[in-house]
Amino acid sequence: GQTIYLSDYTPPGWLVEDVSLTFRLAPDATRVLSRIRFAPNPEGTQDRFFLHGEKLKLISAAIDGTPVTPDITPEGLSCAVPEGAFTWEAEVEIAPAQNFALEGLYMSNGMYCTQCEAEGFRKITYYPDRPDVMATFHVRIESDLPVMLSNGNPIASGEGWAEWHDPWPKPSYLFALVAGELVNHPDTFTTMSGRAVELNIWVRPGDEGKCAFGMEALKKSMKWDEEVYGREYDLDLFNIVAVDDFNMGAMENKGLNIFNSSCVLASPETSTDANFERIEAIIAHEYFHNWTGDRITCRDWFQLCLKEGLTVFRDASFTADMRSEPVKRISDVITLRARQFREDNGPLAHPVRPESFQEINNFYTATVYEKGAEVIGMLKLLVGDEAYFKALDLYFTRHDGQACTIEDWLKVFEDATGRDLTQFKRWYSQAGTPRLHVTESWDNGTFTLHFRQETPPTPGQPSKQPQVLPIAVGLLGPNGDEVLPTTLLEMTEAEQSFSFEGLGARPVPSILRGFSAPVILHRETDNAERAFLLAHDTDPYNRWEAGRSLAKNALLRMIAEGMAPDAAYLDALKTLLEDETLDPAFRALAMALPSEDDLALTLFEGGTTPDPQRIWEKREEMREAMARHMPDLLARLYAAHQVTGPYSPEAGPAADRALSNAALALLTRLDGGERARAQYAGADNMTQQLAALSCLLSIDAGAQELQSFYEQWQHDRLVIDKWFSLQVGLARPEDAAATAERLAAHPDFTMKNPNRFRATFGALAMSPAGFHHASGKGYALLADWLKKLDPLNPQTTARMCTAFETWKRYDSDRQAMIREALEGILAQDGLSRDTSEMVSRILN
Ligand code: B3K
Ligand code: ZN
Repeated sequence: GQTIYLSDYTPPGWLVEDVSLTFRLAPDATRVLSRIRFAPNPEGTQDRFFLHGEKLKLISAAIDGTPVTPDITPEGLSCAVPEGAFTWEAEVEIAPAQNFALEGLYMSNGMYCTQCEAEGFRKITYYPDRPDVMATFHVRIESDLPVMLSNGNPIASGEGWAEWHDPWPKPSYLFALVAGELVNHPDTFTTMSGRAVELNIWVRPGDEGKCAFGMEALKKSMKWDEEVYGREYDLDLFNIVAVDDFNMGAMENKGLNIFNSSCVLASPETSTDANFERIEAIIAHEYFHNWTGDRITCRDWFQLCLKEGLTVFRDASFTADMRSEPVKRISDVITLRARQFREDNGPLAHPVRPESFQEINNFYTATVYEKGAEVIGMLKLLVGDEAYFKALDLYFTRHDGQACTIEDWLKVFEDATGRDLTQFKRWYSQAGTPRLHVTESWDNGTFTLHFRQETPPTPGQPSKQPQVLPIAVGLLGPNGDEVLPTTLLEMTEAEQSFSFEGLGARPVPSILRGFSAPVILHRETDNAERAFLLAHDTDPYNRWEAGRSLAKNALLRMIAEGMAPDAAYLDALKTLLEDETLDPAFRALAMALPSEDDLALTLFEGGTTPDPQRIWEKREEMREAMARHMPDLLARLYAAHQVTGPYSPEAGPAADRALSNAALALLTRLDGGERARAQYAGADNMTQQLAALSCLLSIDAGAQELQSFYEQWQHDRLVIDKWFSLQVGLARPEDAAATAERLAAHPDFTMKNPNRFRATFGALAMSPAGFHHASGKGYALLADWLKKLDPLNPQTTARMCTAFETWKRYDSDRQAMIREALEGILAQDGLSRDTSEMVSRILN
């Protein structure tokens, strides 16, 4: 494949003043007519006029009304053009009903919809499909479908046609069109300057009852962005559309957000608390893109983190404000470790701002999104809240309407604060997770922390420079009182010490409070100190972290040394769970053990080859021990935190359900499923129903419930996705691959729906003991199905190849089987650029 480099960027030769598009929709032969005003870009060179275009049938082309015959390649066309401004007109034909890649214009259940980010617009018409070309769009849609939508405001419509105009210049990746038999859930929002905005969520008939929660989330997001960031919505209308076939979560097209139906449709009967929370966050995320993404966009795709890191950071702050700040922070760190640390410590490691790619869709990663958000969080910590918002105001005024770079972003911080961010910028260019080693010394009233940072090599980056690390620290006295409240240390050197004077007794430090930097902390400590922090730390994040490190240590010793579950850990956990002053959601998180993958990485780092089966067994053994250690307490928690009365997705009742269901999961190991069966039978919401079913399946006792669940929900595709993934995810390791294989033969399985494919095979990939089972069946099965999916849907195929990214941690037998599976994929005829780039990077 061809590699694109950041360093090769050149400005476009021509800019677009405005675009007019006419769509004559037909499933197999849609005609797209374009009329584009081009003008030479004074900042570019006009050497060769080129328009991107892929899989288009050119019907006609003209310049200033005169027909032309361009040179056409699989990537686009070039053509001789006049000097100065001119009008380009073209007509192309495309077949949305044949588009299973779900990029460009495609069909889903009879509805037309688009996905253009990153480079899908070129599958709709010939165009300079790059984000630094911004234009106003006029769109006319012709079809006999009742609902026809595009970006911006509706300007006119009649029998069989509708016209839209988007006054805000935008890059082509934000273009969207939807047409179908849709119904809407309407509402209005009055902005801070008093303008009324019409809001709609458009869904398939039958789904109208699942829109209310999403609508509330949208209104909360609009209000929050006004109050916290001073950002007002800028059109008369905001539309959201739910679509069943979608490659990712959702897309922030200007004024017309398109959502995977799983990320917007919600009802108490069909959605879990976790679904509700995720829907609220994604609606907020896409809405926040209106300013951080749409009004200010990216100059080129290397700058993706400019909009994604910032928008993830903004949606995380929103969730923290709507729900619980510590619980959100802890959950985000769990995800960061599970996904981003995994990526950063394997063959796919890349900087937050990558410097090269073959297929940009492969870089919508945990590193760009989640580490990108962490980098902004560090910047905010370093400059302080006030300066952060001052810099953001400057960003919005200075760059409104522009396509920007990370340099532009950092410059507003430098200008607003007078800080030099040269060294900080390494966070954008260096891949890999820094290791932060800390030792302590105590001398006559002075306590010193000695830090050393190092970042291991990553592909293409053998050696690393020290980075700026904001380290939030507090000190606790021997009696548990805090003797130094949270203080920010700014580490810039490879090795650096910080002293605290005038202390009466040697304190216990609480380091990296709130997970103030995305690093792996190595600290010499012992279980007594961990238990002390678990009991006394005032920082809720570090309190949780102390419990987690106790659990992790205990598990590692069970795995490596065959030790029994650590009673001190079990006692400490019990004490914490008994503390009714603590948020139930926090306690539920404290009950969760470190993931299998996290344990595997730690073992590997310590020089031990992880055995996935053994890790799974030891986690099971620990959970068994937890149940046996505190049966009465668990029964009390289960009963006391049951939520009665009508279901509400709010954080409070959701937290109670999380705790009671966490208790239920352990109790089920003792009561043979009695409580779970009763909960299943009486459940009136999906959270309770699914939790009970999971408990039963985890002790191999839910066959009957599994069957009745299917019968109850077979009409609901999103619930049936849960039915698929639960069975694979909860299968015993030796059965996981066989379960996925059996489900792939179920009449409800389809490769064309990414949600269903992920529910089946994503669940396998995310069960390490099942996927890495010594038989190799998991590898062979996944590789087989990825080979089948690639010709239809390269994006989803490539994304799912990351299942293999941890392969170098494992023993030589497993490595040999994985290599064979990956080489088999690579050898497939006509393999997509997406998948071939991913597999090659993983193999190297
Ligand atoms: N910007 C889109 C992601 C597009 C992915 C293209 N492969 C959704 C989001 O981050 O909000
Ligand atoms: Zn985004």
